[in-house]
Amino acid sequence: LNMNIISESEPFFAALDKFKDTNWSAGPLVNGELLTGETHEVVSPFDTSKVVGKLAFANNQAIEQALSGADAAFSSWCNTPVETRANALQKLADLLEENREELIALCTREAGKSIQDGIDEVREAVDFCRYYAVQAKKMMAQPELLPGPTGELNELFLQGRGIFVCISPWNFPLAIFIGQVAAALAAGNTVVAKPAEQTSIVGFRAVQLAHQAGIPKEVLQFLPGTGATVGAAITSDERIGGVCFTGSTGTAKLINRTLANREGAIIPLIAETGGQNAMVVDSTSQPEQVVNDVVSSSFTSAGQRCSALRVLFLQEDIADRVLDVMQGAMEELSIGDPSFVKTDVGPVIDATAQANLNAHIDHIKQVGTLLKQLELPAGTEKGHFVAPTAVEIDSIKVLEKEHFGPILHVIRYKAADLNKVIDEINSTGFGLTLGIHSRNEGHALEVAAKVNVGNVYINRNQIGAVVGVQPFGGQGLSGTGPKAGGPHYLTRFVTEKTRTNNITAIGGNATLLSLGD
Ligand code: UN1
Repeated sequence: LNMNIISESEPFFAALDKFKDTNWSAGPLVNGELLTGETHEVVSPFDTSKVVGKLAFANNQAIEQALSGADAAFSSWCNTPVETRANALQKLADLLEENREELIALCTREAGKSIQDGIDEVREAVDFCRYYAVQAKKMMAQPELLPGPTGELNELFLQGRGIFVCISPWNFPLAIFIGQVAAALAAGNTVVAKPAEQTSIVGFRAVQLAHQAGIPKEVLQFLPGTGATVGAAITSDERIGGVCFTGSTGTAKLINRTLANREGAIIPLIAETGGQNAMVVDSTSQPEQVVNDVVSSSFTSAGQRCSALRVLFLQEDIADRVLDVMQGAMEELSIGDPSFVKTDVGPVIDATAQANLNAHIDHIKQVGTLLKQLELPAGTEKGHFVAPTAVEIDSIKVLEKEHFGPILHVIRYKAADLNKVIDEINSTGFGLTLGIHSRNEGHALEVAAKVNVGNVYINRNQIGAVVGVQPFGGQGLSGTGPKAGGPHYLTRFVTEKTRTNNITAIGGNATLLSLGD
């Protein structure tokens, strides 16, 4: 699927345009039925007078029905041949492609994402479905034959763990939502999915498409609502078999505590959380290329990616030149309506995010030196916009936490202090992405080896990991691994069962039966 070609064609825009006034109606999908409940109006972060639709949150009854439906459906889904599960995910990928205009329009209107970001969301969601379908077949179609004592047949089976709770973020409301769900389903789990409360409608449509693709309705349950209500109820339930979460480090720790406090089984948490991502630029690098990659890594998607660049370390010999070019490049950024194709920077997600980011900008301007703050154009006061800003600071320590928006912090360093830079980056405890710009390969590889992160990018930007190419995920405060979109991701969604069979007892005629047969 080449979305870039599609995006250049007029029929594509006409098709997107069809959804510009759609008023969606969404809510919990429990055993396939759309339930009612306390209803909220969903407005666009770009212009809060523009209604996107109505959303009902799941109440206690919906939560109970979803969990018991998913629990009852587990045995049959777990024993469904992996080929059948994989085919349903391939069909879901087809349906996501067929409905891409509506899904892109929803990413734009509900999440305030740019059209290019919306195109990328659909492509990534499709890639996740197809990738995990293929991986699951590779891992699970046949038991692995293990060596065993003479006369015994020794086999290793991988199976789903039970109900997987999937809790996803608003910054990738389709790609990460579907990525978690597809992985859990491919591996033979049933799913209770809770989308981010800000961006539930796009998840709702994706679940409808999944049911249309043949995922049984009891197998995939959808519960919109807040973390404090729905999130807390489903993670503390005794019936669940695992949790897959993407969001803040604080919430991941809260979930971990909730899981630890349950009476029942010890179950895995797969968490992908925040970052304090740095880029290290030495004096051998090429300033125009650096600036190109810095601007796209820091400011596109309004900086709302956990992969985004937050702290740029510039070797002092090249710093003035890079900052000069960067300030010019920032002025080229187009800020505004995300449904215009030329828009580079749209709004942030909501009023709380906007207020927190603006408070940080006010604070950091006092602590450091303002390099550049763009003017917000007329019209942006209707939504939750934050002006892209670059500030020079002395140390990464002044940041204390991740600031999830279009704010870049710059630190100069001396060549002799490179090891201190590496220590400073590692001292944050986060370990998600790292950018390096250098034309000294040995130097670049040394930095890559010494900084503790999940994804290193050399002489390029540091966002936009592609499924199967740059599996994504970090370490330390950034998450548990394994990496989404990588060959080991499904391993945490399954449990292992060995079967050792003394086949001499039945005359040596045992045949290879799968556990489900
Ligand atoms: C996130 O922001 O939660 O590499 C994940 C990227 C995306 C993943 C970001 N594929 O930018």
